Amino acid sequence: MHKSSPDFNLSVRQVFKWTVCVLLLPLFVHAADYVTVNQAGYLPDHPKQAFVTSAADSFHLIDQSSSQIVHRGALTQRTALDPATGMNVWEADFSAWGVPGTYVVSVPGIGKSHAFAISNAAFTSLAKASLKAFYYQRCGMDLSPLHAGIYTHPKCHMQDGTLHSATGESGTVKSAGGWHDAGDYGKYVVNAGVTVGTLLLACELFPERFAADNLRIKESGNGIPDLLDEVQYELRWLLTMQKADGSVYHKLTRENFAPFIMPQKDTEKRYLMPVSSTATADFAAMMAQAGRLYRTASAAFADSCLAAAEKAWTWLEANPTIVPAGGFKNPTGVATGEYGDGNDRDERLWAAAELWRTTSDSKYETYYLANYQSQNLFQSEMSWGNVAPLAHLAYLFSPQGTGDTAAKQNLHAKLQQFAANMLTQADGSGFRVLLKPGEYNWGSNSRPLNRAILLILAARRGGSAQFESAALDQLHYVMGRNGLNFCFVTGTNAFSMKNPHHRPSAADGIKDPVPGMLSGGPNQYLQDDLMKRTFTASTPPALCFLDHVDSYASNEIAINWNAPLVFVAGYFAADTTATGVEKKEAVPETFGLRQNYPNPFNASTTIPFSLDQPGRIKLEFFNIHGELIDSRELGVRAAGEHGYTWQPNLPSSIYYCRLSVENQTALYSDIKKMVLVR
Ligand SMILES: [Ca+2]
Ligand SMILES: [Ca+2]
Ligand SMILES: [Zn+2]
Repeated sequence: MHKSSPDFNLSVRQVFKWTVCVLLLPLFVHAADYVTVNQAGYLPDHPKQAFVTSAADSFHLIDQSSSQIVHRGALTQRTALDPATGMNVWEADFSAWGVPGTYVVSVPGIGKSHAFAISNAAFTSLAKASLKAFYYQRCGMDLSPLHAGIYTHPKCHMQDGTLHSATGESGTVKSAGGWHDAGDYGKYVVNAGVTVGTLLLACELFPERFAADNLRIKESGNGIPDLLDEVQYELRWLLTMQKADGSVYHKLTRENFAPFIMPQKDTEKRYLMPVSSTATADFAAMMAQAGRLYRTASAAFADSCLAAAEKAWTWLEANPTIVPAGGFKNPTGVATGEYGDGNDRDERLWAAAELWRTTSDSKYETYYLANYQSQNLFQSEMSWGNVAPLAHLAYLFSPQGTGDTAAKQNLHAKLQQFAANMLTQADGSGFRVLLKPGEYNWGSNSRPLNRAILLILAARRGGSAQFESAALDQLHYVMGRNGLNFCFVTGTNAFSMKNPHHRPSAADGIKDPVPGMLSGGPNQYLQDDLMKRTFTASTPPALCFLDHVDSYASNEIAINWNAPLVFVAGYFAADTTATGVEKKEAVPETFGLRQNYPNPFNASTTIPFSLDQPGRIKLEFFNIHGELIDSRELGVRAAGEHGYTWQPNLPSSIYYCRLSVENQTALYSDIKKMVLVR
């Protein structure tokens, strides 16, 4: 979200990358005819469409495991000329097919899509990776192989906290910790605001969907959701940014962006920059959220957060107009991200709403009710400079029986209206993305995801189920179903983003980038030199994108862009523990349950297995919900090859067969998946 210095020194590795890019790969993805899908996949019970950028009569859905066509359909035209891409877009709808598996969509005469899953777990690894990405941004601690795998580095930026002369103070404040903000190593309170706000909102509204304690971060397995652990790492740093008078320093960075080096090599002095009311109000809101969300995990931490929030509010009350006047500006000689914002009323409103939620103190509610109608009543989604939607959500989603009924009804109606407007906008977009020409600005990928959050919440509060489908469309967009046929999240598959503008990914000597990070995405305003050289004013907005480390205006990553990805992916990622039969138990090599044949099957199928010694055999069959639907005792069988023919009277679906063998030494079992197609 902030401009990086374009004149950093190119490392040998970057020059190499650049050369490879120019010589071997297309520098940008050309508008071509293709069949584009969410490369992670689709949920069995939700709408499923691929988009096709050229006319054709029909499409086939092909099961990768059998190479068989399992579904056919006609293409329907979506848009004659999509305004954002300049493309004609046709739709291949295979919503009727919900059998889990791996598939491609093939359009005769045009080509095939990337392979994708249909699965209840289609977004499980994405949800985990997008949150784990925050762990990789941690500053001030060792990222050890146990938790970081190959993406390790030692402690960095341990000397953080020299007071910049523009603060009027001198000396240092211990301010290590927190997350690196983006592709750079700075730490910015304002950008932490919308990020932490979004993550804690997810945890508060959908605790069962954000309860994972197994992300392999340092705090995994401690009984506290890893999302709360991860955010707490940032909150602890934020607490160091508050002055004794309650105000909060705006940011902590070098004077200029670091070159592309690993964080532990970045040893230039880093400064606390002057306080701002936007940072202070964002801080108050985050700490007030923390004051209620960490109460179960640690009452002492929650208390200290709430006390910090109230102190910040007291300072805001004593300074009722924006500080500094006109909003924060970089001091002379400072070129890192400014996060300047001339309106602090939305930040103050958010602080008031969260403080009211946590304390029930009427003075905060009085402030909210007196001011809420003037601050973006769901006219747009949240962003780092506009947190009013977070204020309104805090108020609207307060427990029943609290808050002003008329205000809540007003907020409810405005949220529903926003969602209805978004649905209309999605219908008019070739790729069903909530981005119109003009909206493809820096960090454009975060906008549809933030809009998706509001769509989800509108659906959950009695709105149309189509709102939720439109939210899912936005996930489809960033995961590959777009005008570039490009997956914008690192590490998700072979075709996803490879060269983010992200210092560790470029400097670590590892081929693949740090996983789970969302690219900023297309930027029609061409705000870096590489984009200016590559595109023209007539390039369609949605195609102004470069998967290149130098394209900081289109291919940087940032915490505030990943946060809505965590929310949306986590919301749609199903809990796979429900289908416990998918988990394999340890099986000796000498014992073998093999794949049934034919598979998929129609009337009957044979299940082959081999035994290395005699054993008592039992076969059990489960549906996709893990429910036992059939069971056969086969008695004792001799060592050797065997087969059992199964002829179920069941509908088309996926089934699981578990073979158990009891012999003199042990009880073994193994499971195979089978597909029945009637
Ligand atoms: Ca944990
Ligand atoms: Ca603002
Ligand atoms: Zn660091």
